[in-house]
Amino acid sequence: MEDTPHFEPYTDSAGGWGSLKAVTSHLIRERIPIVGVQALMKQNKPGGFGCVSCAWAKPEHPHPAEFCENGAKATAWELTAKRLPAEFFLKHSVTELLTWSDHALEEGGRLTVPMRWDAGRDRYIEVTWEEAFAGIGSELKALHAQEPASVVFYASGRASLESSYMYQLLARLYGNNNLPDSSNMCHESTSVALPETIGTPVGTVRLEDFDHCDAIFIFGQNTGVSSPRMLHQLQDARKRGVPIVTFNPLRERGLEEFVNPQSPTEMLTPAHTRISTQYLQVKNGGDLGALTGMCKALLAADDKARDEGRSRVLDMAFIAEHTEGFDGFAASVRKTPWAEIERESGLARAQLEAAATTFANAKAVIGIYGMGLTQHRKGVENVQMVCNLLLLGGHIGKLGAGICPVRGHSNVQGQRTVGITEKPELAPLDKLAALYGFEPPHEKGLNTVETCEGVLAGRVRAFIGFGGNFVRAVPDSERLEPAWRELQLTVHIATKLNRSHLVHGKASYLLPCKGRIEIDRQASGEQTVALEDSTGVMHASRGVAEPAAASLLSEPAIVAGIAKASLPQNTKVPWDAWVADYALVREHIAQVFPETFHDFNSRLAAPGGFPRPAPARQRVWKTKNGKANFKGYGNLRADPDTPETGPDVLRLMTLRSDDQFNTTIYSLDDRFRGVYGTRRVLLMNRDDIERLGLTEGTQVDVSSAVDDGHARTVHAMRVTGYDIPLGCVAGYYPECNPLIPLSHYAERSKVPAAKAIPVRLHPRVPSS
Ligand SMILES: Nc1nc2c(c(=O)[nH]1)N[C@H]1C(S)=C(S)[C@@H](COP(=O)(O)OP(=O)(O)OC[C@H]3O[C@@H](n4cnc5c(=O)[nH]c(N)nc54)[C@H](O)[C@@H]3O)O[C@H]1N2
Ligand SMILES: Nc1nc2c(c(=O)[nH]1)N[C@H]1C(S)=C(S)[C@@H](COP(=O)(O)OP(=O)(O)OC[C@H]3O[C@@H](n4cnc5c(=O)[nH]c(N)nc54)[C@H](O)[C@@H]3O)O[C@H]1N2
Ligand SMILES: [Mo]
Repeated sequence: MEDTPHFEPYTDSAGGWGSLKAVTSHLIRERIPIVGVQALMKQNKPGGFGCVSCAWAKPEHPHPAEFCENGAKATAWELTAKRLPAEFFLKHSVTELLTWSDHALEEGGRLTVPMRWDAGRDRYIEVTWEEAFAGIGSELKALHAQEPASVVFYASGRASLESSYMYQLLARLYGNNNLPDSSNMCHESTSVALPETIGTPVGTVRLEDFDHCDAIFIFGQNTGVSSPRMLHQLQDARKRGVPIVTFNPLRERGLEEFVNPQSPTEMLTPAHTRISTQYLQVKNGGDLGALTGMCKALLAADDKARDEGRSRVLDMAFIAEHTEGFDGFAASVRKTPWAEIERESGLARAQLEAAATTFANAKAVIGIYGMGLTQHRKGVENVQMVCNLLLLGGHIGKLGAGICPVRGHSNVQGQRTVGITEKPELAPLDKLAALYGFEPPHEKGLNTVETCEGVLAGRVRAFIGFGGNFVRAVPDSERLEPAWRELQLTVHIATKLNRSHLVHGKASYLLPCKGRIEIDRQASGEQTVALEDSTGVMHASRGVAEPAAASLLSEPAIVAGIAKASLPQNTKVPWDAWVADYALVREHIAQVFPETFHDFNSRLAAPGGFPRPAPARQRVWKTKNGKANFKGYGNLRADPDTPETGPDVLRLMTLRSDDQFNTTIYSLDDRFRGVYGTRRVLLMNRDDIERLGLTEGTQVDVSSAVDDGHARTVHAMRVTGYDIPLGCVAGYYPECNPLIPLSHYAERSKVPAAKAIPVRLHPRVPSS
């Protein structure tokens, strides 16, 4: 694809004809046969498959077509008619493929045969599955003899509950808790914040709450792109007159208006639903300020109501009975001056007071958030401030209310639920010990950032990637690449080729797997797998399409293959029986996690699935003190440690376009933001462009304004005028990842702070 940029503001609603057109052209581009179109009709339905795109809730009573534009694209991308056979790799050396773009690599189609990197020829060459497992097994055994903790087992969030359970067991039987997950770059801020405040690692909102809420607040979540099926819930709520208040530096199209592409009346009339009733363009990193401002306005309104003898604005009975820390929180908020709130948030007091009034008038409020809150130095505090706000009104543990972190990958939450975690205290180690008769490792394992540190330091010697594109998804991606090549072993279980497969270790294997949409036939027949959605509901998923190649193995079969080749014999782990019948894996999951998964197999068969236990929904707080806690308030600064480095420093947020799924780039267009034919843009406030003496359309080099001895630059980014707050700039992920210092992460969760990177712009130095 050529980089031929043009810019054209998008004036249509999200959804509508634009959405249908995008889906159709995508299906054609991927040469999707009719079976693929039929497959779409089974997406997110009982008896069908769970979408491989986002993790948004799947309703018990689905729409006739329960998929969105981006879900359809993800399905087409997996069911593509294009293939990368062994001959492709004979034609193209790894060194050559390293010059290809992310888009070009994946665009080639599905991987078909297991491969090993051949150093002499610098090519991936076909091997048999037996050879692949034997080769991986001998490398892993040799590393184990030196240091069992030198191997990392990464998971990207898409694999099923069954294969994820098997994968965590593989790591622990091998001898470490090095189980980083894409969640470490994503919602780990949630998993640290919520247990302290409300005693649960996940959100409290279920789909039914959307039918009963009377206000919705959305912080840093791009619904129209990242979880478009949620627009149905937002639209229904709007039709009931529910106000929606959005905090986002950019005016994202899907948060402004929506036309349901599945409604003939809406498609044939000019009807659209306005989504946000108030849109606050907060500075990126300004949410602590904005939330403090709202809380300050609510406290003032409550004081006034009390003094005038009217009914209170805050839910004082709830606060007294259920919470701890209110007085300290209220005192801190009261003493924070409005000037500071306005400066940090970039919003006016009157705007925040208006948002507070909407909040105060509602009996049941839902708070939704995404990466705009979690990927910050204060990511944990951001999440806790949303909780604090909700607690003021008693909006947790009642119908129509709650906190709703919107997860990313389709089973990322579920992977954590079945034990993929580097934190041993979160895994049922004694149950695993008893069931499988071994001593599980108790030392803390490596998360994503620590894995990168370990690779740089030479402590990590091998990396197994269970899906994903780790090398591209992590911060400081360019600085890290040379270190990856020093690893002894890299193994990737994948559907499509990506750069992580090419930046490989001394020994390297590429293991192609079936996708979830494909029929998975094993000894006991066609298999079903299970997934957990963003609202904590477990669903069955069953493949509907023929696999891309007969040589593909399923994910459970690959995990079992690696395990059997690498671990000492353990007759208590029935790897082969598990692969033959996934229901047996579910029986083990039920034994190890009985509270969540009792009667797993029978409950999974119910339409709509079954929910995990949610004590906070019943106002049972599984925190240390048994209360809901006000936490994480005080300092409003997004990055308290970065010194003010002058007016030329801008704050960069890295974003997804409308036409990508993480590092999978479907095209160079971002329709909703009006950017076409390029991803090398820097969206800037026009006053900043003028102030810095730049002109729109020129290309600049961008460097991080972090002085740690490492130069970090991304070249040739096109300056593009955009409606974005002063001092803030936006660029695309993963192109901007070389700018994020590895040390720039959320203090308490280690989620890379990808939404607020201090940068400077420079005249472009043409690369040689
Ligand atoms: N189509 C599609 N769907 C996806 C994905 C995809 O790549 N493509 N990725 C999946 C994954 S893994 C994830 S985690 C989710 C991610 O989905 P989101 O949580 O929506 O994440 P982003 O798209 O990175 O950015 C979120 C929004 O935050 C805003 N923002 C940035 N900084 C700030 C800030 O400081 N404050 C506030 N209030 N807002 C801010 C941005 O303008 C953007 O609208 O989506 C999942 N779904
Ligand atoms: N700057 C910046 N960096 C970010 C982010 C950001 O907002 N800004 N977001 C972060 C977030 S939220 C996340 S979740 C991470 C994502 O990081 P990852 O999860 O590591 O990356 P993905 O791009 O989702 O992985 C894509 C690859 O997964 C493989 N794959 C696809 N389907 C399957 C399957 O069914 N099975 C297997 N085994 N493999 C499959 C394909 O080979 C594909 O190339 O990136 C993070 N990095
Ligand atoms: Mo994510």
